[in-house]
Amino acid sequence: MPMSDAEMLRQLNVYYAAHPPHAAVTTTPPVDSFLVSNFIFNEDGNPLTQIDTAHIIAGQSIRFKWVNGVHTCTSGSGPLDPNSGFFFDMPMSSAGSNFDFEFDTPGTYPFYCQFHVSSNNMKGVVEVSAATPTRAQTWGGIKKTYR
Ligand SMILES: [Cu+2]
Repeated sequence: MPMSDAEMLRQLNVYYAAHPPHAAVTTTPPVDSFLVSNFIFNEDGNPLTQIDTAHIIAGQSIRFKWVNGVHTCTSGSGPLDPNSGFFFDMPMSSAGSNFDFEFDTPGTYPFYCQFHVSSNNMKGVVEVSAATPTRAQTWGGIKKTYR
């Protein structure tokens, strides 16, 4: 039987009393977002793609925006990941839960919801590529000169 929102909220509060929520301080405005709802981290607006991936470059930020339900945004591939919660671990149970996270190092950053990763495969991914080389910007400048 699925847990009620009230029961999840109770467990959420118990868990975060023992594991303080945390996310790094963000300095750049978000360039993309995941909408957190029953039972998906939706980045592409398509509810049929269960695991969405945001593509950003190092130094950019992602917003995690609560829509409904009781969830967590927990970095890591799942509960068995030894580094679970290393980058961020935040309760998502109201509009006040929204948070931004800046990804400064290129890499693949999976995250999941502690309540619904097993039952609903509630996961997401942030792919962070290296900052655009300066060369590309120079090329743009040259093109502009010849126009
Ligand atoms: Cu959830």
